[in-house]
Amino acid sequence: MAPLSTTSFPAEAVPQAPEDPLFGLMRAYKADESPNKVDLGIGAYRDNNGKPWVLPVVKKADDVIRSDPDLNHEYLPIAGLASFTSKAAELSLGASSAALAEKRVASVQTISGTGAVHLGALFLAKFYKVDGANRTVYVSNPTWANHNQIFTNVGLPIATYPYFDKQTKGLDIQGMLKALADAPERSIVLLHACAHNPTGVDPSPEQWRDIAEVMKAKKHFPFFDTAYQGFASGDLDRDAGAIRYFVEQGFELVIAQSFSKNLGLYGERAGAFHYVAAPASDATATTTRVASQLAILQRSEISNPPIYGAKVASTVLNDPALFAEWQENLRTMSGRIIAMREALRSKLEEYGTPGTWNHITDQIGMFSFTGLSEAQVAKLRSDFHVYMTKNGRISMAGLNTSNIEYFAKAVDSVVRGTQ
Ligand code: KET
Repeated sequence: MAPLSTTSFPAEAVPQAPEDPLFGLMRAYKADESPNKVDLGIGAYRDNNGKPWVLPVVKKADDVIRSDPDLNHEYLPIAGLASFTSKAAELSLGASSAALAEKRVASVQTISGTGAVHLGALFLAKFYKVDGANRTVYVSNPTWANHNQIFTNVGLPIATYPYFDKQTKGLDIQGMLKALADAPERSIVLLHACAHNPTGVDPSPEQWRDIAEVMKAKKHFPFFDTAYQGFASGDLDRDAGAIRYFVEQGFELVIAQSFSKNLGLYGERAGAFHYVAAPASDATATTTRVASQLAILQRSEISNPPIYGAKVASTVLNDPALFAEWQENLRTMSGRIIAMREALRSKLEEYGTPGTWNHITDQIGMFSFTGLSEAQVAKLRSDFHVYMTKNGRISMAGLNTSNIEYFAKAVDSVVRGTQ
């Protein structure tokens, strides 16, 4: 007779959790044997052959690293590779940033953008509690799905602010501003620095000013997630505009920065977390205290971060010739994505597919929020082997000159069949 279960983790305590939707999609795509299958799921760049693209500048940096006779595999310091984090901060804040000059920035290398959001969440969970701080994190509706669980896992509750207007398929700026004005003072507000995921809709510079004004009036705490710098416009400085504006406005804020997409270093997990103190006579002392606690959190979680991706990024960021080449590579990626947006829109318009399709070219960055319903998404998958998230998001980089017509025809057929 089989013994009775003696586990300490019965189903009441450890219920079966659903598979992560995005990684589940990736698995299903890989298992699909159709020659026509199209992967528009995860936000990872693909070249025009549908293949992952190792950036030419990354190959060069890799050569530099591997030919260094002093190359070794020692531990990095707890805060990571300083030549990487200092340039990462500059990339985000601008080389001439007053915050950097005044030494009120603390930077820690993290396990990419996810690890940076997590470290920031953990820091806020532990320390954002004095003088009426509201620990609720306001995230856009919709947002990157992982934001929800990263914050709730460390005990910070989530609330949402309106963001996407279903009618215009653009920004619901009035709804957003009202929600931020109505939120309790000193709430934490998660902002996508550029190329909003999943909508591809960003505030204009004027709208960012309005957002900053409300946030300042309500003393909200900005938490920037920047995972697509260089992907929105192809211009690194322009894509950092919102963050730089908030820093100029004197906010105390944090930044979770990823190099997964803009350097194509997905699996290398290169990222950084930055704390920026508001200008004040004791700002450097505050920054030093914050850095000391971040080091404790980091040590207990990962001890010290992985070295290779940071070395690649550092090599590129510190060498003017490689940096220029990187900008060229970024323009290649963003340019191909923009070309695919134009091609998709014009095909759907050419077919007379019911609905309007201007949002495909109005939206920017890696994703388009197509407006396709969950039922239409399911049909695209079952009938056409097209893989995309249930909310109708497509990763534009999954489209190329060989599959765009197939995809556009599939969308046309599904939209006509389910009106
Ligand atoms: N922030 C945002 C907004 C984001 O879209 C991602 C990744 C990350 C952070 C984290 O990336 P990292 O590789 O940890 O630096 N987004 C894509 C992949 C994922 O969900 O993990 C995606 O949405 O497809």
